[in-house]
Amino acid sequence: MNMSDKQLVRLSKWISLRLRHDPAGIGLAVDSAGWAAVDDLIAASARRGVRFDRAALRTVVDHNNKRRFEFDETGTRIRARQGHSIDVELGYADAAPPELLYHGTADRFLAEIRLSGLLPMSRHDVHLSADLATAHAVGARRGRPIVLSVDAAAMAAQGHTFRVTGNGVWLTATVPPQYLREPAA
Ligand code: HQG
Repeated sequence: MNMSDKQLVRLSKWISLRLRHDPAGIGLAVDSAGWAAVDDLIAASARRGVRFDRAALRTVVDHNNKRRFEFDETGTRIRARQGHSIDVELGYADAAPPELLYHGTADRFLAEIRLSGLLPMSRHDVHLSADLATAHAVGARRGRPIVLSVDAAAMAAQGHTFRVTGNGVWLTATVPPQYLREPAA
């Protein structure tokens, strides 16, 4: 199957929906670590008229711009690396963060964030980036982007834990406001 970029994005969105948010909607079994059998995903999708084969799935996993998905070592199971709203325990070990991490958001959320800090909202964790460019792109999805710096070293020193996914996204439960720095106006 030779896929256009558009088809690739569409399939990636479908898989993201099914692996992160709504496997039950197509009767797909996802285990506690987020894994689904590749064959099940293909069959359950086909029943809903979304047809693709293993090669197409491999293309999505390999070419996804954010490397959102991964196969297990046997290649028979697939999961999203992060971003779930369904209840999963991904099993990433705690890791020592760099001094600074970044969070991109939209400026209209700023007043609320100043008060309550960063909250995971509908996801499991707050997502942070190690580089400014990524954070900027994340923020731009939601409006006029603004990038907040997170004093990760101070958070870690005060007992907050961090985990890093296989594609370099940093996860933490919440970021209280005192660890956030806004860009100079
Ligand atoms: C904001 C995408 C008000 C937060 C991206 C964000 C990323 C608050 C939004 C990944 C708040 C939640 C994660 C508070 C946080 N008050 N707003 N107290 N605390 N927010 O999408 O970090 O494409 O759940 O700033 O590229 O934007 O899914 O999180 O704007 O990597 O692979 O609430 O999702 O990756 O939005 O994005 P999200 P996010 P994927």
